Amino acid sequence: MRRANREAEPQNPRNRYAGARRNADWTIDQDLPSYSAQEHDRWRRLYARQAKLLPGRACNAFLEAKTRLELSGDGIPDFALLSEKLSALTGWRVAPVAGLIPDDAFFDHLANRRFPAGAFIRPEAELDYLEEPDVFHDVFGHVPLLADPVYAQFLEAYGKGGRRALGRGQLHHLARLYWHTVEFGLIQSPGGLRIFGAGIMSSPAETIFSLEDSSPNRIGFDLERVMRTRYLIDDFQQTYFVIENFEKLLHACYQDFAPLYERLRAAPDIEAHALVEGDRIITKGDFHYFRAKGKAPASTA
Ligand code: HBI
Ligand code: FE
Repeated sequence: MRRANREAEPQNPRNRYAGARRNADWTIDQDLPSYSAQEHDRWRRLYARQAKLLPGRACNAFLEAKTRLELSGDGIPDFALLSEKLSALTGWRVAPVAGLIPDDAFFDHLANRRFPAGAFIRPEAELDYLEEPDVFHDVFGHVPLLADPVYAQFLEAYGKGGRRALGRGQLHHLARLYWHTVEFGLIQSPGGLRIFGAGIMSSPAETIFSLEDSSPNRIGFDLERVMRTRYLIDDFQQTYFVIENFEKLLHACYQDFAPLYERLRAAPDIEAHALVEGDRIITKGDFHYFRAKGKAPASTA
């Protein structure tokens, strides 16, 4: 039986699906009627704020896909409806989950062109920042690019690579690739740098910071370099990687990573702020933002 449309805020929005029946693959029923009016309104506000910032900042593929998918600004989207539109374009679907799911289940979904998306929406108190992926981050941030055929192929390949990396105990290297591209990647365009990473796409502050602030480094994408680079999970990135286009990203990753992992075993990690020989520097960060917070190491000064 479905719950009635609630006006009141759930006690703990994160656990709204705690009692829900979960399938073996960690998916759940989205239970669309259960979202409160406030929750739909929160989506509306998040959407409107971001939609205003993205023209001229998000890559064209994202903006076009957002239109083609008719991603709704009116309220939390119906995953089933969105899946129908998306699967007609690239075969990808959106699968509702309650929150973070185990790595193997996550990769299995991606490898089968299903994007696991958090069905809950962030609480009002965490409008600007939360660590767990909610429906705004996952659906607004990640889903549009899945309508791009080349990106769609890249993420499927990533899922397949994930299963292999898990087997080899080298998930941390692959996870960095995800972080520095799928979540926080920038892309070149004729008009200048643009955003494609979902972590940026769903954050108004990082949308501006990643493109316009003088603090971070912005350097050309290099697969091995990216896999060696540490990242921050609780603040803006100190280094953003810039791809030329999705074809080149796919091409760089469409290979057996086994020899690469062998080399990486012996290669030291690179700190989040560091520049190394061979970097194609697009902008060298002045780190003023991080230094003000006591975060930048002296060597970057
Ligand atoms: N689960 N729901 C969800 N979303 C993710 O992005 C996610 C996950 N589980 C594991 C996971 N990511 C990581 O394995 C990868 O990002 C490397
Ligand atoms: Fe994400």
